[in-house]
Amino acid sequence: MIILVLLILLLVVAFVLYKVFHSPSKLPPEPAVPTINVFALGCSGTGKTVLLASMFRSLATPAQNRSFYFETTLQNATYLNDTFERVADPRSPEWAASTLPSQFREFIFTCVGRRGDLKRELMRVRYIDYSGELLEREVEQGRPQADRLDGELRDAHVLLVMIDGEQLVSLMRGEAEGQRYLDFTVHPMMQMASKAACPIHFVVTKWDLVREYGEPSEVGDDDRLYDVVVQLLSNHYFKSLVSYRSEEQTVRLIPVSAVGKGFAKLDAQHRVVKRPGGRIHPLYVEYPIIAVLPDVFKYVEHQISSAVKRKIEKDVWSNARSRAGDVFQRAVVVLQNNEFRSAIVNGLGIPMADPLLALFLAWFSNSDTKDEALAQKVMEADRRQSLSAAVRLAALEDLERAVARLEGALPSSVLAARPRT
Ligand SMILES: Nc1nc2c(ncn2[C@@H]2O[C@H](COP(=O)(O)OP(=O)(O)OP(=O)(O)O)[C@@H](O)[C@H]2O)c(=O)[nH]1
Ligand SMILES: [Mg+2]
Repeated sequence: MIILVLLILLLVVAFVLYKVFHSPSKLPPEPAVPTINVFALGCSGTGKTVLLASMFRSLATPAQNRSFYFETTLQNATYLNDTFERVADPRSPEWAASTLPSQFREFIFTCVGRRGDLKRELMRVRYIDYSGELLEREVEQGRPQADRLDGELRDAHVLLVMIDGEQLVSLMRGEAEGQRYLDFTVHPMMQMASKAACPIHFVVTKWDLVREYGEPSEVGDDDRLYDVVVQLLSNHYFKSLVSYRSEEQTVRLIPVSAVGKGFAKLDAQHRVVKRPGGRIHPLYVEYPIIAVLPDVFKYVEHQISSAVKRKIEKDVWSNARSRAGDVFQRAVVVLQNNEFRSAIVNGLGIPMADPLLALFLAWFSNSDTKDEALAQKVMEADRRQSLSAAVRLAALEDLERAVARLEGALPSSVLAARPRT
């Protein structure tokens, strides 16, 4: 009789323990989708609006070899698609209308991971389109536009310094106008960028026009880019900015053409005009956005101490309480520890809200670990990933693979202080 009672008691205890540790309601919630702020510094006519339309077109189209795509609100999608349609029509001489100084347009692009029919949001990219005029003339302090620009610079996770390819050709040809562009337009932008705590990249717009500056007739994109790099590095300020920044981040120089080669040309008055019957083939336009997340995370990883890194490796994977969930749920548990959270955030200088920290932890823990025992745990845990986490991790890895493809195709896009010999 006593044995029977004991047996029943044991069963009850086992059942309660099972419920406590395996009930889905005990799993931590999935973290919210993080937002990354990208701010593009570019003067009027650099090609910001046209690039944005072309970029969205490229990112919003699900591709066979990608497990992610980007989407935005219906209103913004309609605006960007209309702009692209106008730009892409060779019969119409029109491009995008110049953005007015009073116009600030916010775009939220959601990066969606997909596997078959299953879709999961990975992150959002916040991008502002504004008038480049605001960078060219003094905007009175205290005016809404000046405050807005300051705020965008302060909150940026990644800063893009846009260099106009049309002006760059003039610089490559040794024309005075090109030198003026470097000294009085690019230089002030670099000064602004150098104050930012976040990673910086350079984007050369209108890449289709960067030719006929004295290069042999049939050189490839990477050779052209190399010539551009050499030219830019001959500017002392550019060189020191790259050299100082490349100690803590990969500094990129991404060439982009919203329309692709052969679609437009410069006429006798140095205006960009469309060629009759030209077809649009945008080049590299998606990379400034695709590179954002891997670059921010590598930057954060570089900034945090190795002691915190070891603690992350241990806590995310071996925290007993969180073991039941997937890597994103474990990250939420780790972040409940305020001391730990502030150890990552302290000294970073860029805003890292909890959803972004959680995604960083997932990325960090998913990347290669040198510790054998931990690597084993990672593999075990991987098998336990929920479907939702697996879709997001696959998209995250895919973003990194895309960046690696860019680096493979254009090695000169990774800037180092010294040009290659
Ligand atoms: N060839 C070529 N021309 C381009 C490209 N992108 C833009 N342009 C030209 O550059 C002009 C200016 O582009 P916008 O996108 O309006 O420039 P923006 O930086 O938004 O200028 P603001 O709105 O005044 O700040 C366009 O009207 C086109 O003539 C490109 O990829 N290739
Ligand atoms: Mg514009």
